[in-house]
Amino acid sequence: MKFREYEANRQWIIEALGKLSDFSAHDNDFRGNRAYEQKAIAYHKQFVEDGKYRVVFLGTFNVGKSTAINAFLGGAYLPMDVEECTSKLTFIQRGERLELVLSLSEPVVGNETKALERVYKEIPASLEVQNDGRSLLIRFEDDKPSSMQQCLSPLVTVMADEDYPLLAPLREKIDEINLFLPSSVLAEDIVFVDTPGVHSVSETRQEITYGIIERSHLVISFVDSGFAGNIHDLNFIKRIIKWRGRRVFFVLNKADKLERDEIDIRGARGPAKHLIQAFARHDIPEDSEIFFLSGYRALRAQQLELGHISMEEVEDDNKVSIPTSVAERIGESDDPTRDLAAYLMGQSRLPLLRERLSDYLLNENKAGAVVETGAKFVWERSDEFVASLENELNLAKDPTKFDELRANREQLIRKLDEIRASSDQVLNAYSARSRGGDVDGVTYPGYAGLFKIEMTTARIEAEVIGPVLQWLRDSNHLKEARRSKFAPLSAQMEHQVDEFVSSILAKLNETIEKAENDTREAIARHLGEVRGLRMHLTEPGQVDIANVNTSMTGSYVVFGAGGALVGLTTGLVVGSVVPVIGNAIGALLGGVLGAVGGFLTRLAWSEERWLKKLEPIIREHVLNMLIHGAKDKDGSRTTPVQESVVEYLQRRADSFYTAVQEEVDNAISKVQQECDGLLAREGEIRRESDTIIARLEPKVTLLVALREGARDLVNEIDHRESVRV
Ligand SMILES: Nc1nc2c(ncn2[C@@H]2O[C@H](COP(=O)(O)OP(=O)(O)OP(=O)(O)O)[C@@H](O)[C@H]2O)c(=O)[nH]1
Ligand SMILES: [Mg+2]
Repeated sequence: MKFREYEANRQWIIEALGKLSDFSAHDNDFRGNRAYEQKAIAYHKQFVEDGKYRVVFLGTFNVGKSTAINAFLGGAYLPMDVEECTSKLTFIQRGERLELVLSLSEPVVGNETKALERVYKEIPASLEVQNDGRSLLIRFEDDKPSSMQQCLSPLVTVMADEDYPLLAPLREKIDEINLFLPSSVLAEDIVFVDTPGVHSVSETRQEITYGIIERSHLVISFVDSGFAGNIHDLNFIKRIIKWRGRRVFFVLNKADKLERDEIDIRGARGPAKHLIQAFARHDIPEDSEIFFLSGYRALRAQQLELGHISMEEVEDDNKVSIPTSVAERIGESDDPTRDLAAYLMGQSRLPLLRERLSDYLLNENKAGAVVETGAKFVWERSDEFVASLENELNLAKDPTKFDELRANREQLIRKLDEIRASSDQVLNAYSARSRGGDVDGVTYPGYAGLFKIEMTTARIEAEVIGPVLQWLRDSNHLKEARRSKFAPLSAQMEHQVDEFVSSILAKLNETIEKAENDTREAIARHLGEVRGLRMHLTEPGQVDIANVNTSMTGSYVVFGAGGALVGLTTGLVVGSVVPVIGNAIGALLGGVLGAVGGFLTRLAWSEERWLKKLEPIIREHVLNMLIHGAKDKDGSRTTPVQESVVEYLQRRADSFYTAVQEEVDNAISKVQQECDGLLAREGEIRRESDTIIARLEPKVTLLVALREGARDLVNEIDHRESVRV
């Protein structure tokens, strides 16, 4: 999907949801559960409004993340430095004009705004306190990147602590920084997230990073091409790829410092080769994409082209050396500035990365199928709403239908009871499959049970402890581990534990998805029947059909992908399993190092003696990490992997069950209430048929337009996908 088309569709859905929300919240002709609809619509609205694609830039400090984002944006908006620089998460997105919004955890106080105004007095910008002091809006009088950078420096940099001590209390309160750029600057509907460099084991920072990755669609991991074999956080990156299915692009930055033949994307030589070797050591999937980049050259190219800097400045810049032959050629051209900018841009390789990025986000990223999910929801809901209006309209137009409706009421309710009973069966089956229990003579262990079955001490022995000991025996690893204070041993333990946990989680995930999909499908069939009854409430002859023909109503059943509330289960309600497991593993590895560190001076021990001493310690720590838990160095208990996973699995099962149940209850009770409501208002409808027709017809037209619009959108997306396949 092209961006413009995507954006137009997204806006259409947001408007449609607004209309559905108005109708279900205020309209007297809405029949149903207002609270339920509001909750469902609000959820989807947030999902679509928030439906920008988040791209997180991750990497060690000084690797060039902020510079690269600036290059993408076409100007030096974000502070950059030779020293460690960025200290806070910064979200960058498209807006109407150049603006900065600071969301605060506590209201701003007078001194703080005064201090900020003093710092900003030279900058052409105005400061506005909003939202009872919980946010600050900074509006710029021009679109100059340098003004934005001047505003950001006292807020988001490491240096600010020294340079602007008076702003420290305000900096403490900043939860989120949002930077808005006018559309001409940011071409795509993408939110870039600049993060502080990964360098310390600061827990808050890690939590921030974990949190944001959970809400992201793509991670760009920056690596200095001069140190490609040596990356921080590869274990973390591996987990987000393997456990959460996030895509990661690897960028070998500062490629301008490389010789031409070192730039080899296939990895036969140079930094890409080292990176691929590191992938193998850390089990990062081999097909991970690697890019070379010179963010700095790309930024210079854009600044030059936009007239932010001069030719001379580029020529004098010792980070940009231009070969004499190129300089000569450019010197002779009609437009040297343009040609130099084009040369630098080509050298930077930014265009390749940019193209791949939008292609991935708009076309391949299924998790972000924002438009599709939103359109299905609008289709489904407008269809629901219109059905009840049409029933009343039909009765107003032809009151003889009341006789039939009354005659068939009993039968309708019996049929609804049957559907409820069958739905209960489906839910019971789901409950057994997820929480454990019997269905139709089959006993299920439940998700948590399944996890425990897999995580046996025998398997841990065979798949974690055994291989770690074997590794120590292999090719001098024990000696190397001792030489490096056992760091390689703890890395190897982490690796084996990760592999083991990943294999169990992968298998479990299949089971969970199958149980959820089977349940969705079965429930969708029942909801189709309910809808069928609803559609034919005023043509009750249809109720006689023993089995309402679901294929007839099938086209309305988009529950499988939309669903009013089932979508909630995929949201943040369930939380993530990556950070908790990551923390459990991390905390206990520290323990191993402490426990074996004391042996380091025992030079005289033979290899067998060493292994004999290490084995019980390794075993104890692995078992603690996975099953028992232990105390960390502060004496607080660390939760073992098994416990965290079980808790997550229960949350997931419960929220799915509740969402499906609410969906079914809502659908069934609505039909019954509607039938009774119509009969109760028979006198009124007969009496005021003309007024009712005049009132309802325009509402039906509106809802039908929403339904048709959404259906066209869904069909268009389906069509496009089948064409692409
Ligand atoms: N030669 C070269 N230098 C670069 C490149 N990109 C960034 N730099 C320089 O590297 C330094 C750090 O750049 P930043 O963009 O501030 O790095 P960062 O990753 O954001 O660092 P933190 O904010 O501390 O995490 C600056 O001096 C940049 O000029 C590049 O592509 N080539
Ligand atoms: Mg930075």
